[in-house]
Amino acid sequence: MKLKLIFLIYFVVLLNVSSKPNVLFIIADDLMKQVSLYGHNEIKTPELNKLAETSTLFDRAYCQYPLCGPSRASMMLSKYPDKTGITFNQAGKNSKVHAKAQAMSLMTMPAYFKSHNYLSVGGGKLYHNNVQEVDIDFDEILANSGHDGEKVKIKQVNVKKTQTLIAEISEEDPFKHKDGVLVKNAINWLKSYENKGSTKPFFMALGFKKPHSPFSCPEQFWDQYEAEEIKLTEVPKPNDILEEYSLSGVNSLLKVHPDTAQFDAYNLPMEKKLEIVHAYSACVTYIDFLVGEVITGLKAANLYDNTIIVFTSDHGYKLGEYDRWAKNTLHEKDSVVPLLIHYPGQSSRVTSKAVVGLVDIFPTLTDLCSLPTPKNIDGRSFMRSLKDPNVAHRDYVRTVLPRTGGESKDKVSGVSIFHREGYRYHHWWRGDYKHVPKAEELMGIELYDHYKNSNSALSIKNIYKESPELTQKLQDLTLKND
Ligand SMILES: [Ca+2]
Repeated sequence: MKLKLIFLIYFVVLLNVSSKPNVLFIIADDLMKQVSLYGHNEIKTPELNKLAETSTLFDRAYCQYPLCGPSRASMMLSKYPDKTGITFNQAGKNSKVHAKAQAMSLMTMPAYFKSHNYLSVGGGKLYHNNVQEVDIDFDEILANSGHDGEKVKIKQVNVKKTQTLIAEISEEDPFKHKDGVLVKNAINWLKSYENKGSTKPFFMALGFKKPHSPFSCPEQFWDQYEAEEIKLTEVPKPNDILEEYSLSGVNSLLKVHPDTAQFDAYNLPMEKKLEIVHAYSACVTYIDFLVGEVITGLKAANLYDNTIIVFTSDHGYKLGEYDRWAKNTLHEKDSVVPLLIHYPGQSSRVTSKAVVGLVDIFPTLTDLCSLPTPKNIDGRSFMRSLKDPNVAHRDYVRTVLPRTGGESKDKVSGVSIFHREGYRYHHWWRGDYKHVPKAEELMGIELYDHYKNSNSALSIKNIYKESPELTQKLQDLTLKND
């Protein structure tokens, strides 16, 4: 009788474990939302479009910091960057995030799944650097060593001996580039998982390096675009802003490549601008191809039907809008990210306008996998919005960005919210995030109507002076600092 009971408990436990869905989490680097997945057909993403037919696409998903390291750390810990103090790239490195997690009694997303009987595997750029060694996050690491732009010799003094050009048409095999190597290893891992017949579900995290610069793309993706059809989205700077904070970071992308270092955003030749747009587009189509390869690998290993798939980016990107390149502003173009989630059994497309943050992904995944909600986090599960486009989530979500410099050389902190009514509001103050400012300390207030009365992430009219009541309402919400 006792033996029978033990067997019964064993099978109940087995059934419970094996019924948990797997998770495939893919994050791109510097991928803006404005690609064909969201109807912007100039940048081709056919594989993601196919996946979206049976997924939920979030139209208003936002990063919590418009730069790699802090955004990823916030997402992995489900905690706002100003609450963890991880507000610069170096603090967003793998080991530092773990140290912070320990100090704040938090767990990272992969570590949490690992501690809840998931087989955790990952590789590539998941934090601010590559995941290279087995650590508290992962049982196994997937390598991604490969091609990432041809090094060229530089003659100037005081610069590195070799650098990569900003763009490259690479003759190297797509599966010999870093992201291709990662995907090949991921597909092989999925095959071996199937063959091993593991009783544990898996959590797989893949961090692509593209479309981050250098824009080195395999030739076949460059050739999917006709040079004469490449266009620049020319958008002037908004009026009435504190430009040194609002649009700082003007030339960082250009300065690190020898063929653009001599220019700034104002005198960059049109030919070079169009080359960057062409190369960025080709890199996006390259990683789109790789997403398709992973999904094919998942299906071939008979794992697709029980796997949650997440695809997103760490922040948005500017390709010349406001005379700026790259990221690192609080504006809508840098803050909004693509976010696609497919859950097991999902057979139709859902487009949700729920306001969500990358900070919400962690508890949403634990909810979908019926795991306990992690403690002490800022994120909230938006699982209900996945299935029903009419279910709202947050009223607003925050994005933060500190600056050092400008005329005063003081430390200046910025915070922005996107409100579900369609407005983006931000302001700045002198000091850091330990100091919650009073209304009279605020400067550089900006308010944009992106979707309430218009339909554009690029509305450039700062309307705060003509909308005092709305400004007050959004400012009050922002000062709550929640
Ligand atoms: Ca990034």
